Amino acid sequence: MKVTRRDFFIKSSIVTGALALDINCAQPAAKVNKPIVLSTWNFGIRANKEAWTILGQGGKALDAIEKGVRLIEADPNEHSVGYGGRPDRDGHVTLDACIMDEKANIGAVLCLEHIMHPITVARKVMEETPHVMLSGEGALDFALSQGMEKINLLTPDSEKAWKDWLEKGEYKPKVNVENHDTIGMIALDDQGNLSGACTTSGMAYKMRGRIGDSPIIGAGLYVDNEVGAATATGHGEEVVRVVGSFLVVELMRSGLSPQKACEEAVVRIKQKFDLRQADLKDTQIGFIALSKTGEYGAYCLQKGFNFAVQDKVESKLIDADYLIKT
Ligand code: SD4
Repeated sequence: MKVTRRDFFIKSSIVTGALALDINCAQPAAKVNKPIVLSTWNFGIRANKEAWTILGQGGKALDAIEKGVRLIEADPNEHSVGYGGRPDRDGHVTLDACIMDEKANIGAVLCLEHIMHPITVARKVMEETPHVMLSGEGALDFALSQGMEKINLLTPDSEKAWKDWLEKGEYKPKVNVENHDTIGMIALDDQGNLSGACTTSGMAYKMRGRIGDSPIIGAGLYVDNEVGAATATGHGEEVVRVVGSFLVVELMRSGLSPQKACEEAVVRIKQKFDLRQADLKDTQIGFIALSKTGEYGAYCLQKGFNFAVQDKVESKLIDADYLIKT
C-alpha cells in the first residue's frame, strides 16, 4: 500500500503521542509520605502522638488535628494554650483558635473566655454556623449553646505568676523569653487530605482584647489541599503583617520546598523590621510547613524554636534552623 505524505504525518503523530503517553506512564509517581503530622514546640511530641491515634488508623486529618491540640489545651501545666494559660494584664484568660480543612472550610474564635477547648468551638463555628469567626461574648454564648461547660481558666499557678508580674507591671511582651508558645498542628492523612489547627492563650499579659495571628486564617494557619499547609508561632503582630502562613503556602505553590518557603517568609518578616527600623532582639517567629507529598520544613527568626514530626517511621523533635546567627 502506498503511504501518502499525509498518512505519514498522521501515523507519526500517533506514534509520538503514544510515546509521550508511554513516557508519562513510565514516570514513577511521586512518593507521598503519608500520613504525617507536624506540630510546633516540645509539646508537639505529645500532641502528635494523640493525633496519631486517628491518623495511624487511616482517619481524617481534620479529626486528628482537633484531637491532638485538645490534649495541650486541657493541660494546666502548659501556660501558653487553653486551661492554665497566662492571662492578659487584667487577669482574664482569653483564648484564640482556628481550624481549616481540605475543602477550605474555616472556623475561628477570638478572645474567648471560660471554655476549655477553643479549637472545638472553632470547629463548631465552621460546621454549625454560616460564619467563619466569632469573638468575645458572642463566641462564649455560642460555645455554651453547643453544650460546653463554663469554667475558670485561671489556675492557681497562672494567677500567682500574673500577680508576681503585676508587682512590676512592666508592659514589655517578650515572646520566646516568656516561654509563650502556641500550638500549631498540620497533618496529611492517608486519603491525601490536609488540615490544620492553631490554638493559644496569646501573648502573656497582653492588653485586654488583643488578638495575635493565631486565630487569623492566613496569618496563624493556612491550608490549601492542592499545595500544602503552614502554621506560625511567635510574635503575632509580625506574622499578621506579612500574612505569614498564607505567604508560606503561596511560596510553595510557586515551586519552593516547604523549607525554602519558611525561610523566605522569615526573611520577609525581618525586612519589615528593617523597614521600620524596629528592634527584633526580643522577638521570635517560627513557621512549620507541610507539602501535599508529605515533605516538610521549618524556620525561625532566632535560635530556640523546635517542632515535632510524626510519620509511619518515627516521632521526633527537631531544632529549627534560624536566620539571625550573630
Ligand atoms: C500570639 N502567636 O498570640 C501567638 C503567640 C505565640 O509563641 O505563638 N507564641 O501572638
